[in-house]
Amino acid sequence: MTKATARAHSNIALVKYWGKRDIQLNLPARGSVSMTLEGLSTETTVEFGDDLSRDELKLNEEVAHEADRERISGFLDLIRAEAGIEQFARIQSSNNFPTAAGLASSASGFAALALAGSTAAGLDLSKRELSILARRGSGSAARSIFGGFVRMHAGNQNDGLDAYAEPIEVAEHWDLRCVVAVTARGPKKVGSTLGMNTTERTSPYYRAWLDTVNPHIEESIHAIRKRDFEHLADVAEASCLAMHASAIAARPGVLYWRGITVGLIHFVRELRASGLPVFFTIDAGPHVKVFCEGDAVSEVRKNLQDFDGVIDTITAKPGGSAELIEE
Ligand code: 2P0
Repeated sequence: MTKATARAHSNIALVKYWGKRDIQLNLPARGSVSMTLEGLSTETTVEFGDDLSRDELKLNEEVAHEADRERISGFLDLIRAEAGIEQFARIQSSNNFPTAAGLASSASGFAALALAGSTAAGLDLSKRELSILARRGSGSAARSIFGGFVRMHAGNQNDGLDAYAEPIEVAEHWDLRCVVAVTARGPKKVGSTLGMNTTERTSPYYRAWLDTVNPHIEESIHAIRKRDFEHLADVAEASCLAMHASAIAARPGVLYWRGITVGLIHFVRELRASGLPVFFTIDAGPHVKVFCEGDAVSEVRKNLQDFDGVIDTITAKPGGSAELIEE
């Protein structure tokens, strides 16, 4: 095999990842918990060839910027080393959702690339090995190897072989929906890697944030297993706000929110107070992701679409694991 195509879905963290214990191996300081999202996906084809003098990358049909090409090429070096090959590759990758707007394109992107790249190189990796490989590209990508509800382990080994994701429950376990309220166009200004690095180095609240994570992981897994919406709402909002509080307290403050982000936080809480079961979470961008159960999704979507300043909504249910696509 020298060519393979894979698809992977994005994911949204319910208990957030923010901070690393090792930059070189991209090891997270703590674990995290996420839901994989059907529909927000990346499809990636990797073809190794003897005719190339360097890796060639197209993103969404266009020749990629050099910085993106180098990041992908560095990732393929890991695969080449493991497979014992030296050929360069043609990589084509397309997202069906806005890239780098805080919608975690690196999660689906590196999960799809890990699967397509390793398969094209002739490796037959287990899901755990794929998760470890994807993590080297992006921490959140380790979670997108699996479908449904997923837990990432921080591990404590120096080699990172215990820092991988694994499933909590499959997608069919719970008809939870995520409605993304898109509040801005274009890429975010401070990437997650830089944002978390600044937080780790300078935020007086970084340690306090880390202390919240393990208890939140245990609570969220319990809530997911029991399909306890209220409990999950409470934990997910707490994790999100603690993560952002630590980031905001950095120097300079890492602030992803816009006015509309805060407006939507209040709006989601008002909806909940009025009897509609919803909760919010926010990642490294200004958008607000609103979770509800399937029977409430039309009402939630309508409310968000009518909210002044919301550009668009994207709705996703729990998605499946990364998979190879037959040519
Ligand atoms: C998460 N985020 O758990 C958190 C919450 C954003 C906010 O994972 O440096 O792009 O490539 O490992 O995976 C975004 O960080 O970071 C992220 P790197 P990544 O989803």
